[in-house]
Amino acid sequence: MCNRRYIGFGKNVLFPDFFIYITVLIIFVDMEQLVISTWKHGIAANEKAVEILNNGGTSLDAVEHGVRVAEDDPNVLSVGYGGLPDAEGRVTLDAAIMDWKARIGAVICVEHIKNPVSVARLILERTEHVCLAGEGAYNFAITNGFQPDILHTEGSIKKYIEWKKGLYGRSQEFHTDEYKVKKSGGLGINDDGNHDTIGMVAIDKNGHISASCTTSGTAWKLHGRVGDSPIIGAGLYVDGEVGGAASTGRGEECVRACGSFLVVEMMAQGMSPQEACEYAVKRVIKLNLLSHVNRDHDYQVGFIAVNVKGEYGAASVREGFEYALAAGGKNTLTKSKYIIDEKFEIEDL
Ligand code: SD4
Repeated sequence: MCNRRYIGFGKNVLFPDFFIYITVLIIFVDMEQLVISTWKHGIAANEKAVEILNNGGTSLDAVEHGVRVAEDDPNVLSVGYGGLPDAEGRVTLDAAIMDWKARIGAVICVEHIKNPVSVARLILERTEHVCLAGEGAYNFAITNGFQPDILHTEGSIKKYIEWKKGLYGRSQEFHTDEYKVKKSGGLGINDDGNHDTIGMVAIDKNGHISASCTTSGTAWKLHGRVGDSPIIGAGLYVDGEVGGAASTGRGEECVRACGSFLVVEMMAQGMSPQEACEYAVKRVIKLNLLSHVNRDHDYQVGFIAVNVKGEYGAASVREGFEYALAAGGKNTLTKSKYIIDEKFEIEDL
């Protein structure tokens, strides 16, 4: 389906009466390209994605190469190279990609591969499968020309050793930006960690939407743990006739709500991207409360979304989530709307 906008027609009536010419003028205008991604490292990722789109690339090209910037950046501690290891000291990566034709590819728990999103794209393009995990994903990548890499950095090893020494208390609560650790006494609600996954949604000049998501998951996770990022419908989702969405935050909460699918489905039912993101966040909160055993309620989940009209939205459980938006020649970082504030009441859900 082509979503280029039809912007008008004209009618030309000439004399004499029996010579009537009707000229119908149909002009198709390219959609305005737009890229939205999670967190502040989304700025650099968006820049790359926009460059790809400006050079005639599709939204699929844009969301793949855009998030690779974060995968390659050792300072982004929740994605790709430099991503913090699991409890066994292993860096295991998850990634997924989806386009407007419902083509999907995902890798789960792959080690030693710097750009899992590109492996996911290869699965999308070259196989009949939708997902490869662990050693199978690694072997597939190597067979297809990927080079094995050491993904640990000096910094990530140091943090791992500190965690092992018990300096960070419980696992899985790590804010990569500010190097904060959640203490059992409870820091403020903004200090929940592990929300630096990059998710990206892009719309190209043909109105085609694609999404990608890539992460090393929560720091110090149990080996083999998988969150939302590589799960189609949780970490990302695209309906080519509706729009696309991606998520970040504590994956367990998003998976429970089929978060990104829910956002897109609510857009299909008529909600704007902003309304749909807020709706999905409320669902996440509700299901977290409902299924409270063994888990705390200090977590973050955020969604970004774009519809085929080029409208966008973003929302999160609590304060602190930011998204990068590249549109109309600008690339800016904005704080999202959030649901749990001081006025929040459970009845609001
Ligand atoms: C996960 N959503 O694995 C990811 C975590 C994340 O920065 O956002 N990490 O649950």
